[in-house]
Amino acid sequence: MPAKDTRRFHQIAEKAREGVPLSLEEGVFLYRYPDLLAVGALANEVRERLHGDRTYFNVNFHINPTNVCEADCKFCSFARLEPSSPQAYTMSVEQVRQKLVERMDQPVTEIHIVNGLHPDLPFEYYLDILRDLKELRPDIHLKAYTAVEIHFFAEKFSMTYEEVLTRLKDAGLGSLPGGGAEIFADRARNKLCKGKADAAQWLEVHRAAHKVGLRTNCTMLYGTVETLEERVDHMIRLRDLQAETGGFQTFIPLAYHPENNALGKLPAPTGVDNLRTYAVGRLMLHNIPHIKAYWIMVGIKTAQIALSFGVDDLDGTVQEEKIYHMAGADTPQAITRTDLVRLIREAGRHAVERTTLYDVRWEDDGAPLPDIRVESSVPFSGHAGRKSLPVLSH
Ligand code: V47
Repeated sequence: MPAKDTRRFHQIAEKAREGVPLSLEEGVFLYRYPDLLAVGALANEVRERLHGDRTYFNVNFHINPTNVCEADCKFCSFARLEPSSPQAYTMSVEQVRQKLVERMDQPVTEIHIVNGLHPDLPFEYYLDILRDLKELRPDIHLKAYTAVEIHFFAEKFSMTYEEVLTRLKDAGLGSLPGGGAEIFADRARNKLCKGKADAAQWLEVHRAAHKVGLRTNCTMLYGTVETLEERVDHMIRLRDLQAETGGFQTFIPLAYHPENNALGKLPAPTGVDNLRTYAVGRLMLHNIPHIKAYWIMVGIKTAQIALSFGVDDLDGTVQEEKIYHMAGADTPQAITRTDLVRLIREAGRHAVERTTLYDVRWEDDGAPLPDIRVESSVPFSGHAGRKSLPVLSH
């Protein structure tokens, strides 16, 4: 490697250690720097400065009440444009409620709810879903409706973002998930999802959410048509909003899954690209507390290694994930709590079960874990989960 590149890396490393924001050019340099382990080690330093060995996870499940969607995102395998399409579905509010009724004995603390942009459902539908779930389990946190959905509601029902968010909050909304960000740069965004909320609108919804007191997450879809410059630009736009509001909790890079969609021919991001993206994300986003690996996408093994590349959070026990599995993800639909704790331990980290807002619910005390063969035969059974970690009183 040319000596000038090594020198440049060390200059950037110094800035990162001091918490000085890195420039676009520096982020792209880190993406291109051949020594992946050096970039990873630097991200790991920042991760350990912020969180030590702590590695967070939560016990959640997903509900996607409808896959009918007006948007035409080329990467999406989940949405169906026509309500009459054979694979289109829309659950009644009662059916959504049943998803929770079926899991009343499980130690779930969060439900992650995302919909397609349905042309006909009334606003009450979205409010009722929140109200019903909250009535059933007031203690559960509802992380629901992406910024793209909030923008869609505001346009469709003639409200401001703040009005939409306040009404949803009053009905039980706890925070916003980070979906729909994709890539902010117009050039790539127009190729991926022309016509849906643009970068400024996505950011404005999050600004409004932070203003009304809601925490939110942020994501970046990578591995499609974007350049490395556009990835780093995306991170900088998130960092700038965070400097203004402080309302983002976690950044989740989302690796493109190429099956069953209109972009299909592109290859999925490689393992090296995944690890590098976590590391560069950690280094660019010095002001966002957490970097999360969504293991559903990158696989459990890469997610485990990512714990040494800047990641401090693993999502989650996730059940019934649809968006990625319809795009060809071959990961399981769920992972047991015990398996998560085991893989965090084996990575030399300290497992911490968190709530959505990062309050600590349980910390690993090193006690022996139950026999994996017993629990693995029942993917995330609430009973098995409870028996296996009796310290918890869910
Ligand atoms: O917005 C859709 C992405 C997102 C594909 O906030 C795809 O805690 C890759 O946002 N290949 C939804 N990505 C998922 C999401 C999320 C996941 C986990 C945790 C949180 C959180 C948020 O998934 C979409 C889109 O960017 N997506 N299709 C695909 N084929």
